[in-house]
This record gives sequence, C-alpha cells and structure tokens, in this order.
Amino acid sequence: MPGEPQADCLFCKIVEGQIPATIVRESDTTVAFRDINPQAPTHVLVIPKVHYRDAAALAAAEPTIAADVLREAQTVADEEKLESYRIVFNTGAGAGQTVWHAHAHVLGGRGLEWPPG
Ligand code: IU
Repeated sequence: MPGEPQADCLFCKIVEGQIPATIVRESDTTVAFRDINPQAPTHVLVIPKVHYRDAAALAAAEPTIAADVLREAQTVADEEKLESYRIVFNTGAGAGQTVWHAHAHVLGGRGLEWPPG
C-alpha cells in the first residue's frame, strides 16, 4: 500500500530504528540524518516517515508531509548555520536517485557549482 513501510527499504528501517543512523532532527512526520557518504561538509537527508518512492509521489499523495520535509530541510540548514546551500530531491534514476524512499538532500559548507553534473 502507498505510504506503508516497505520490508526491503533501508530508509523505512532507519525510521523504525532497525538500522543505525546519525539522526539530527525528528518530527512527527519526518526524520533527518547525516548521509553515510557525504558530498559536502554538511550533507543531511530529510525523509518522510511514510514510504513513497520519490518526491513526486509524496507530493501527490501527502502534500502536507511534503511541506514538512521542506520545512525540516530548511531548519537543518539554519541549525547548521549554512549561508549558502542546496536542497535537492533527486527524482528518477537519470537524476541520480538510488534509494527509492523520498528524501531531500541538504548540502552546504563548500562552494556548490551550477549547473550540477
Ligand atoms: P539518492 O538521491 O537516491 O542518490 O540519495 C541516496 C543517498 O542516501 C546517498 O547520498 C547515500 O549516500 C545515502 N544513504 C545513506 O545515507 N544511508 C544508507 O544507508 C544508504 C544511502 I543505502
């Protein structure tokens, strides 16, 4: 069922505390944790607790929770004292998405080029 935990989803396991993660924030609807393979001095992922395969599916089904993810990502940027930063939702394999549970990347602490690769 859309939104239900998926047995084979690592991010659902992080939500349920079944695998460890360095959690920096948690709300009723979201969890934020440090990326295991950071691409910048600050690299935090913000995920909804509900399972949707990508940001588009989350926004369509649960727009309020999608807004929660964005607000939490902004709060992470504030707490990390990032002056310039990027909040990214890689959506689809061609855009580099590798984990099929919606997530926002919060990247900062170094110069970020535009356009991204
Ligand atoms: P992507 O946008 O789907 O490519 O991002 C997935 C991210 O999840 C990527 O940056 C991984 O390093 C990160 N990640 C993680 O932090 N912890 C994990 O257990 C796994 C992936 I699997």
